[in-house]
Amino acid sequence: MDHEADAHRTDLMTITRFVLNEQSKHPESRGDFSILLSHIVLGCKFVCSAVNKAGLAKLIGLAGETNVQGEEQKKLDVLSNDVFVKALISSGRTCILVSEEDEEAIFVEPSKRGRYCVVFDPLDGSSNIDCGVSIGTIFGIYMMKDSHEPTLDDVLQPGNNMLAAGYCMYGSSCTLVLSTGSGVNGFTLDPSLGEFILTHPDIKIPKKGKIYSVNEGNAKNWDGPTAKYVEKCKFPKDGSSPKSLRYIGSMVADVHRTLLYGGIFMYPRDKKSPNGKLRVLYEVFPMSFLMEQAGGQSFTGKQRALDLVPKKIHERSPIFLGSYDDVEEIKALYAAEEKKE
Ligand code: FBP
Repeated sequence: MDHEADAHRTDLMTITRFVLNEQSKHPESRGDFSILLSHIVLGCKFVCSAVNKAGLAKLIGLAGETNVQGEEQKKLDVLSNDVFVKALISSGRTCILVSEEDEEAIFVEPSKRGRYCVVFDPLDGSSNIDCGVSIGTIFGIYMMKDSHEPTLDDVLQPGNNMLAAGYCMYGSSCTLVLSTGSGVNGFTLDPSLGEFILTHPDIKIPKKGKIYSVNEGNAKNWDGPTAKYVEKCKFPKDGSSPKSLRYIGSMVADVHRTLLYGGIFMYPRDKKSPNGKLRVLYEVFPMSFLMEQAGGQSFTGKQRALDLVPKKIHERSPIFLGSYDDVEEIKALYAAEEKKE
């Protein structure tokens, strides 16, 4: 990093400027999306500062409540959820919110209502919160189907209908990765300016990777194709080198690495969790949207992940996402398994 050049770099591409440029390509646009995004960015900045000072501010540890998944909530979970719900409602651009932390969908009161539905995981990677490992916020944005009274149908849409998706990773630096349907761009928070600056323009995932990422602790319960694929990663029979295993246990961090370095991230189904662990609306869909926009792909073990049509807001699905060629390999193993059945 050439700090000298940086210090004199005055033509700053902030995320706000970037989104306004994108918006100017749509003359019909009223600017609602930019306003919505600016409130999501505000939430990310708040959570970033809270995560950074968590240890000092006694934000570490349990909040003493449990969420809809039956998980004990951490103080940071509750705080992050609060901030995003309030920021999204105050944007005046949303009608329904679905959060990993709330059992029911939140229907915004008519006086503050807009046309967008936002699905989000305010703080993903909860098992890593207290040990300072990278965690993140994941979000996806839909437009309500039409101008009737908003219902759950407006969020239980296939992932294909998603207009935009992104995540914000709270790690050694705070990085927001966003797609509005025309490519993927990464922005890093410059704490001295309090601005997200474009640092990773037009992210393209390598076609094939050298890394596989999965919780091997579940291996004994895996289905045939997953077990065969991981075996191939470790003991390739085609003379190629074995892949390296990297698993942080925070989806945002594992997907961010996969997007930049290539390879495959998996949370397959197993005998304990027949539908896998990760939630369709606010984990699987946003990450699959980004992966496809970056030239990769995302598969459930049965179909293209974005073709899924969820029936419940906290529905789970197995997921295999990453470099195009790597996901092709696991698709071939599931297809072979299906042929045998
Ligand atoms: P939370 O949303 O409850 O944090 O769960 C999601 C998650 O932490 C993902 O970030 C991660 O990929 C996965 O669970 C790790 O699960 P496991 O500990 O079973 O490997």
